[in-house]
Amino acid sequence: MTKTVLVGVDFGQLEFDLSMEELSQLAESSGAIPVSVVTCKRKSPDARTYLGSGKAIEIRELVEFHEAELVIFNHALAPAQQRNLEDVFGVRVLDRTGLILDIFALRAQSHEGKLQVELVQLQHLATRLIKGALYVERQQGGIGLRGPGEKQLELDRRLIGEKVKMLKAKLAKLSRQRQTQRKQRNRSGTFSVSIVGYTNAGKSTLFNALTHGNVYAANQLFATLDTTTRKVYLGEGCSIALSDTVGFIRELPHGLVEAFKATLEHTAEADLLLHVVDASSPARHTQMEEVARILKEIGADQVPQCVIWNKSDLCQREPEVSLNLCGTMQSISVSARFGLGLDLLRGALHEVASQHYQKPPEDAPVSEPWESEQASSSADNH
Ligand SMILES: Nc1nc2c(ncn2[C@@H]2O[C@H](COP(=O)(O)OP(=O)(O)OP(=O)(O)O)[C@@H](O)[C@H]2O)c(=O)[nH]1
Ligand SMILES: [Mg+2]
Repeated sequence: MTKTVLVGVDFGQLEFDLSMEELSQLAESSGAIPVSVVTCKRKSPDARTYLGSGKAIEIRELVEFHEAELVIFNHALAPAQQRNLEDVFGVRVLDRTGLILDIFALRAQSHEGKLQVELVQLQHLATRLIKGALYVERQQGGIGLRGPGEKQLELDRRLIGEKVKMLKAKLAKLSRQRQTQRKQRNRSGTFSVSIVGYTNAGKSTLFNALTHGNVYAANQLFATLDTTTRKVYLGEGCSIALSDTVGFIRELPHGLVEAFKATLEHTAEADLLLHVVDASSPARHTQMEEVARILKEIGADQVPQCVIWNKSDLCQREPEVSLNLCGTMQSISVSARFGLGLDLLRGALHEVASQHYQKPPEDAPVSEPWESEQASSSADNH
């Protein structure tokens, strides 16, 4: 457990306080203990120290007072800013990108997940190399220094470049394998439904409730990194392939979205997305916008979507289905944790899937293609 000072600069951005709360949750998810939270207002970032030298000295005093070992910024810092701040504070500085990468490194379970995280970590580190050596002391490990990329930290830029190329090639191969699996599923005509949403919205809890499964669900950000697919029987010979996958967050490092594209291709090719929203969160609307933005980035914005207002138990929302003008379901309010509204959801899924099956399949059915993917997934090995 690492004593940590959290820092955020308010430039007048939307929901600044909520994003600071989120930073606390992220920090805790990585094993940090926040001992102090410092915020200040500025018009724009300072080129040298991001928050200005006066404020930086104030933080150094706090670091000394609390004997903190780490300072985490709620922003992406330029490598030079990070170094200047480390000089002032005398302890390590981690930016928001580094923190998210660290959590991904801690959680990655599958072979592919580890490769994806390693790739982004190396790309991130390559920008922080000075004359072949890393500026900060990285021998002792700790938050921001863990994960599959850790062993590579001493490599120089050129070696990192080669390693990055190799990882990309490996990932491309895995992506081709996945594509073949997906083609098989498409041929079998199985209706595929992907659960998407902001991190901690309750996606895995909903997945478990619908599949009687036991993938890892917890009050942590990024509890899930790998995709798991299961067959769900909805009655009268009608079943679907349901997938649970990694959640999204505001300012998700672009490199991560890029690296996880292979995992998320699945989402882009689904027949229906269940967009799970934590209806009890005051940030739900910006969270939905952020999810929509990332769905667009991965090419999944054209897939039909149904909004699942989850955690209805926390906000006195009655389980209900709302329909749009064409009579198709638009949103359903449920409590995945307490099983409220799930019958409505199953009923609605049954209806949509039945309509899909009434169309003749493109090709002859192939048997149970999701099983191969289940075997390759390790999300439930936690
Ligand atoms: N009160 C309440 N809590 C819920 C509900 N659904 C999920 N939770 C809780 O919300 C937390 C997050 O649940 P997960 O299912 O892990 O969320 P997730 O969307 O899969 O999160 P990531 O995988 O981290 O992106 C857990 O503590 C759940 O118990 C619900 O309907 N009501
Ligand atoms: Mg999850």
